[in-house]
Amino acid sequence: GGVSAQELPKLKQKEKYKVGFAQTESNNPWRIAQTESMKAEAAKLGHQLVYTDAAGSAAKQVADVNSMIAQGVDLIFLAPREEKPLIPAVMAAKRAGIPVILLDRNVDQSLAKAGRDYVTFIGSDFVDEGKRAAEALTKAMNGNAKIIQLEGTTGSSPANDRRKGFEDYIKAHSGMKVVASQSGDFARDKGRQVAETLLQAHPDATAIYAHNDEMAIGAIAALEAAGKKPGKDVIVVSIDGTRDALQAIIDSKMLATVECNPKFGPKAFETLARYAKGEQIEPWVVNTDRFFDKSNATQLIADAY
Ligand code: GYE
Repeated sequence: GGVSAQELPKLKQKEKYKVGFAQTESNNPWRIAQTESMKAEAAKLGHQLVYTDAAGSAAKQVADVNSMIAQGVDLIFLAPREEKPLIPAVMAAKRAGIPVILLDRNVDQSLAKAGRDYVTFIGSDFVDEGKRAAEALTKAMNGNAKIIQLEGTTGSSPANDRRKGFEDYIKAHSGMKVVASQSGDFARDKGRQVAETLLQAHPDATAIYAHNDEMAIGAIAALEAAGKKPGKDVIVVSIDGTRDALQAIIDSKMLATVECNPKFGPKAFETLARYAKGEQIEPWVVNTDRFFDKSNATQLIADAY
């Protein structure tokens, strides 16, 4: 097969598809909820889902996509772990005539383009998520905070954009300062370890901004181990909306979390169907995010994952 460099592979209209889903890792509730949503929707529609878990390795994820290509799947849903290393996988699928839909994370926009190299990116506005976290923190701290930032996976689009959105917002507030910033790889235990080290170096920190809830929960454990009261001595804010985060809000250990909804199944397969029909797909299918704080955490925790 193969297509010209300009052409995006098409998708035939069929009753049942064989679809790949290349997941990046499964070490947190967000990922598990996303995988469940994809599997449930595929099962509901009667499609066959070829599922792989890259276990936190971009190199394995590239190999996973190549294996899906070899198996001749009709389309690949890809949650690219990092912005640059997954470009070869996107291009290999395109060369093989298999359309790719990016889920939840994006790839480097100078190296690949929606509508040319892949169909679309379905996901949240991460810059806006970071901005909303900054807004909430600035308000709660009356514009004065010494902030430790726990960044997500280095080179991933949510880490890059959540940092940008947050830092751009606080630039206009001279009392809001990031005193230390390091990656906790979006993982709870890594977040705890990094928070522990950074709290030792910056015992005067008054706030922690984590790029996801798992790292925020890890940071809360680090604060408690250091004899500090999360929510009082140090204000914690993050992104996702997991059950543990909503519980931490209810327990007054966390200020707020900006939603990033992992339940992609319905939107992913609806986009596939629209594409197969020949519809022009917008380059970014935007997920809209709610906001969780003391005012709604108690009502919404029942639906959390
Ligand atoms: O916030 C995090 C996960 O890519 C948007 O990755 C996703 C992020 C999500 O590991 O919890």
